[in-house]
Amino acid sequence: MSRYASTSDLSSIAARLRSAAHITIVTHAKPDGDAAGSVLALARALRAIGKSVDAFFTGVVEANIMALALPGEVLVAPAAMPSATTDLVVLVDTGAWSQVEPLHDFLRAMAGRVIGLDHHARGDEIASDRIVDPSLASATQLVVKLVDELGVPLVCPGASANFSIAEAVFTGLATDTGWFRFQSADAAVYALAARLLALGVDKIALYQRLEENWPATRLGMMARALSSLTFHQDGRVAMMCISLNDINAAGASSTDLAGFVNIPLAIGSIGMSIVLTEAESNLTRASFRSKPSLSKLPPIDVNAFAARFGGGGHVQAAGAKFRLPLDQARLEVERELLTLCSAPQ
Ligand SMILES: [Mn+2]
Repeated sequence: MSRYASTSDLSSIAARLRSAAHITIVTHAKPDGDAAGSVLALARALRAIGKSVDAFFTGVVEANIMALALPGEVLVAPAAMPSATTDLVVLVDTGAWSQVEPLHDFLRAMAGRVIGLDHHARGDEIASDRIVDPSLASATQLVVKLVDELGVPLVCPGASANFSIAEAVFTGLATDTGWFRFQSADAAVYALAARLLALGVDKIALYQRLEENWPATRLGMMARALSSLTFHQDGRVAMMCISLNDINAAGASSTDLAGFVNIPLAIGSIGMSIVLTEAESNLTRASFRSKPSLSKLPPIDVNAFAARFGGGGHVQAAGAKFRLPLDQARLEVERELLTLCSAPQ
């Protein structure tokens, strides 16, 4: 992996966007609130200055995430695919080839015309012009800087904040900070949140749409996930393993699993939570989360832990993919957990 850092700045990227007529916006597969919020905020801003915009989500999209967009506002790849006849593509909230699989051919065809806006520490050379700022809690913080640079108001004067740029920005800010709980939720995060609330963003309605709007199958799936819970490293690490059989038996789908990895963090002794999910017979996805201990020790760096398996993310939230069956992936993780034990925590 090459050095992943900014190669451009806001004013040059704004200039490139201003001189383009047709712009395509894409993000990582299975978009979360920040990916979706970043796509929607930028699409709304560029449309407001008269650009023709194609915005795409990729892969499986949770219904709650899809509901953030107005009908027709975004397309979903690979069912619909972007065309390389576009002038520019903006890739938001990721810079990693492994996270944009259905778009590989498109992004290769667009080489030299890809702009990256990301806040992850690791990534690839997809976007020649990019801003990478891992100090930001959400990618929408970067998008809002660009929207300000473009001079577009976050809520059009006289309009409702519903489905506005402001709402999309708030969505990314809230979800990537665990609704303002994570260490990454610093003064800048709260300052931006205050600006967005003052513009009329309805945080309660947004919370209900995103977090309290699940089908009943989710609880059945949760019961199965919890029945797989095991504790490791003297009760400091929790792990759940979810098989395709579990998902089918609960009548659930993979989107019903969102956020399960956070549940064990409610246990006082738990500093790190892991969920392994069987995606296919030879593909296992891992989610890692951590929290600071009550004795004020810093959280386990799950970005570094995920990197041991070729994955990555942030200090308190990361993921990885194993080309292995569920049981073998679990053994790999358990083996690495043994060496985590020696680190002070
Ligand atoms: Mn993000």
